[in-house]
Amino acid sequence: MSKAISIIIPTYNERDNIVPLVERINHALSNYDYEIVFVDDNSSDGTADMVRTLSSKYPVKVIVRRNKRGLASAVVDGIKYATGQFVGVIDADLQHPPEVIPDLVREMRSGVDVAIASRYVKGGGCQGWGLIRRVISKGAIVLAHLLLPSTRPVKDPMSGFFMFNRKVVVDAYLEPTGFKILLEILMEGEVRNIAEVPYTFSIRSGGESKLNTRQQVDYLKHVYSLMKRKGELLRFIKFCAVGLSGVLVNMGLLWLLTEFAGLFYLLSAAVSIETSIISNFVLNNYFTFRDRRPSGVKSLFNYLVKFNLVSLAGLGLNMGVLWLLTEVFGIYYLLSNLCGIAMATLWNYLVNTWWTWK
Ligand SMILES: Nc1nc2c(ncn2[C@@H]2O[C@H](COP(=O)(O)OP(=O)(O)OP(=O)(O)O)[C@@H](O)[C@H]2O)c(=O)[nH]1
Ligand SMILES: [Mg+2]
Repeated sequence: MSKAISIIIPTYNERDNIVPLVERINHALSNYDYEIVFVDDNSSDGTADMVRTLSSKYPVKVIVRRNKRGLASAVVDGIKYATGQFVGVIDADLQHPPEVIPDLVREMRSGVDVAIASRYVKGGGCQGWGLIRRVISKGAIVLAHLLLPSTRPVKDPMSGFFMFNRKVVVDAYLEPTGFKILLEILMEGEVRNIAEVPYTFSIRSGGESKLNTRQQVDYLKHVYSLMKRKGELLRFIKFCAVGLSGVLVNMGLLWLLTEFAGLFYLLSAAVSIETSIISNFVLNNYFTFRDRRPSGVKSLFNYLVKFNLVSLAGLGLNMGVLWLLTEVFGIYYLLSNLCGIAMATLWNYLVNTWWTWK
């Protein structure tokens, strides 16, 4: 029999958290028709048995995966067993307070596709986090905002505590790597409206953390995979190709103006640089960032001014790196210049995707 709400809980060695967790969820959802689907990766501490002992008293079931590991993929498998129209996801270790679930349900009922319990909206936060964890958490969000532009409206796309309407994922092919299942759903699902409600991520109540540097590497792989799937990697490649065409324009014009128009070579260089910036702009506007190009002449001019400023700063960066590596580190100047070009390309891409064609 299908329920209105399903709560999916990925677990790996969380036995001691199961009873307080289920009790608190049951209390929070006492007025709702709900089920809890645990997805356990064959924990050695008896987590699955602990869930089974509760099944006569509470609407809980447990799926045990014997040959797979991974938080996000566990949630994907859980979705297959969840019957609710609204599907929630929450950690087992009580860092996500179950008392916030009714706030998520309220948002879902108001018609949003995804409701996120967020650490980064007003009223939200993290308890007991040191500087390093804060920086990593924020850094991960900035990276997603930079490289996956459709996540930008979401303050906490890394949250592991959220709810979504099942219809969002019916046609989606979810293949996350690592921990960030919400990111996968936001990028691959049919998501139009999103709400974020505040909550405070608290200290683990028991058991051990599964967070380690491997999760950070997995996260980078996940972002890369999403960039590939969503055409953002292709966009970057297009940007590089346009940059290369600019080099040709620049060199060709420098040669023509100096050799045939008799201009002093530094003056030819200035004209060539500006011309290549403009040709790069036109190509990027109608090719690389076609889907984000401005409408109207005024905003086109605005974009051009921004692109120009970014390019000139990029040029400065290129020269700076060239000077530093050659003079200070004694690296062969052509090699230093390659590093300078790589840095400037990254700079140009990131600032333009963030600021110009935002
Ligand atoms: N099924 C499954 N669940 C997992 C796996 N890794 C972590 N989990 C569960 O996912 C949830 C989040 O994992 P945590 O280790 O708490 O990660 P975290 O909350 O980011 O880190 P801490 O703040 O240190 O707890 C918990 O309920 C874990 O039991 C896994 O490989 N498989
Ligand atoms: Mg945790």
